Amino acid sequence: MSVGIRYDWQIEEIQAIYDLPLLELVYQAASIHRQYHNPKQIQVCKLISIKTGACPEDCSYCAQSARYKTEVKPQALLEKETVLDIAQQAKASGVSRVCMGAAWREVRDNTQFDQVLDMVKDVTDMGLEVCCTLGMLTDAQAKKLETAGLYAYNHNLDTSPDNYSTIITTRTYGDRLKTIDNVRQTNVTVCSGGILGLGESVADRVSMLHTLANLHPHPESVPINILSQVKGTPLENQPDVPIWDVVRMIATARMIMPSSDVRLSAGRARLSQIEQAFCFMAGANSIFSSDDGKMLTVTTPCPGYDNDQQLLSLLGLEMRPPFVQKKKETVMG
Ligand code: SAM
Ligand code: DTB
Ligand code: SF4
Repeated sequence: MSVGIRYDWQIEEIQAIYDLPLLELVYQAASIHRQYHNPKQIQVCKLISIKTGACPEDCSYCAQSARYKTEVKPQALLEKETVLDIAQQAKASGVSRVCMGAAWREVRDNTQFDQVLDMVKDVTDMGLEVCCTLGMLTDAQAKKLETAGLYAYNHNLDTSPDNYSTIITTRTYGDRLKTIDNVRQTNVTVCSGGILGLGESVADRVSMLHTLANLHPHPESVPINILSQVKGTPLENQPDVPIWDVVRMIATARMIMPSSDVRLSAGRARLSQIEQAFCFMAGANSIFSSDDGKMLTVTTPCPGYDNDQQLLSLLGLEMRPPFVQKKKETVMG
């Protein structure tokens, strides 16, 4: 079974893949995974919240929106030295990618952006892949990030176009796609995925995957987040997503975007080792790990470097060095 990379996926085809008998789906996804990736390697990433909380957007899952009363304490932009220390420690623990997140609606052309550009440059100089997630960008801002050496920009679609306005009202799906396109016009790679557990239907999940898989080229990185129910947000009482839905989503993403990295992102902390192993089998090839127990904020736990190193060695897996994917893209043309 060999498939090429396609950009003309139909909704019905994606739905049919998602609905395959589970073990057949995992088998097919695992087979495709092996054609495009080294199945022994998992990329370990570290998130750094460079600016936390007080965000003007109303994303109904988010601990950092100023609209909801959550445990998160707002924090101003971190000093560059603090960021470099965290990145250095992450690198020493085998992390090959650092993602810097800011709770902004959009980037403004001010001294704070200049400081972020400086951080991007210095963390890149440490030999790490640097990703940023700073909200909406203009084309000129995307170019400045490119010049600073940025490797990837994260901007998630989160859910389907139809479901979007039930989750977020302060921006549109079109705004989201525009920023992704602004990044695409540079040589910064695109990271875009979504969240399971917002109350979406299976049709919404398939529709989001359809949008992602019809981007040309595909996002090089597709994070699959499991909702972390944050007290104080409108989605605090959502039920847990069943593990088999997570596995189906990962496997379907793997099959329709075979060369992309599929990242098992938020919500991994509540999965057992066996559940995580199933996700890797289904084609997830990246995780976020941390020494401070959290993803971006205290509301969303993240497994620690030591635990993850143990998990990977238990499963006979290894941490992927930086820039492997980029080299492959260059070779594949
Ligand atoms: N403000 C920027 C933005 O929205 O693009 C960047 C930061 S935002 C925290 C990055 C992504 O994290 C969101 O798009 C969403 O997919 C994910 N996320 C945020 N809160 C989450 C939660 N409680 N559970 C799962 N994923 C979450
Ligand atoms: C992504 O898709 N997931 C990561 C990263 N991109 C920025 C963030 C998960 C956010 C977890 C919510 C929190 O820590 O508050
Ligand atoms: Fe702000 Fe991003 Fe959270 Fe939305 S997801 S409220 S834009 S930090």
